[in-house]
Amino acid sequence: MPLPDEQIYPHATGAAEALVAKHQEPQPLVFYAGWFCPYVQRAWIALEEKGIPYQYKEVNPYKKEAHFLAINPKGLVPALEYGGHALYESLIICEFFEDAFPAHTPHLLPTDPVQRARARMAIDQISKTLVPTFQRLLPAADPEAQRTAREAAYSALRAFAAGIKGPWYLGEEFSLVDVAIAPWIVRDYIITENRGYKRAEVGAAWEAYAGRLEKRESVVNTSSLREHMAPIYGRYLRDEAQSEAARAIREGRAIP
Ligand SMILES: N[C@@H](CCC(=O)N[C@@H](CS)C(=O)NCC(=O)O)C(=O)O
Repeated sequence: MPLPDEQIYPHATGAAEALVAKHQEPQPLVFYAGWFCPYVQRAWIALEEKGIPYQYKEVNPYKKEAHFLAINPKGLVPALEYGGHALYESLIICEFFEDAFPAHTPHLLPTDPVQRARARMAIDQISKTLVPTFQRLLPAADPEAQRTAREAAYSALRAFAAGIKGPWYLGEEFSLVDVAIAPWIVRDYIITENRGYKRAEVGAAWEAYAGRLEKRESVVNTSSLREHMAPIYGRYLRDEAQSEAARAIREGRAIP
């Protein structure tokens, strides 16, 4: 069975390719990214929203090359090098941008402690329920497994959507909650085309929110062409993917 890295298009395409071209100069912050990765897109959206200078470096995380393992021993993208330190984990990286670049606005977390905690609760919901249901729906092949996985996704999404204040999740201000879910909204056409998922089934508020989010400039500019995504997601749809995430789902473990 071929390894996923043999099928991964080597670089970003479309709007994301143009953005990569603008971020080749050396900078104190080096962003190790894989153009196809939803976790990478989170950090990338946050960088773009805040206008933080960065150097983009493309990595194929499936190759587990020594130079990259020295930065992230888990061998996962996204990762950062900053001031001689290596940092990784998409949500932690996004919060790091808030802490390390306070002069760069907009701030993506509310300053009020209660609102800040609420934002983190919604992000926790994304990590613990929304992303796993998306990952479980992808390999569900037979109609019954698909129906069960789809209903689980709808129910998790409805619970999340009940909290949408509009236009963004927390209200008027675009926040880390929107950043954390946007990459899966950009990719939900995969489950629409292959697994019978419909945004409208979640509800009107979700459909409107998803439509707004996928048109946000930072989201559009960090997205590559769909045609290059197909070989990667094809492996998940056929349940052949050998990524850490795919193995974890198969074995019933938490996603790394
Ligand atoms: N929890 C990590 C997950 C990152 C992750 O799974 N990245 C994938 C690409 S989308 C990866 O590097 N996979 C390499 C592998 O599974 O070996 C985060 O939030 O940054």
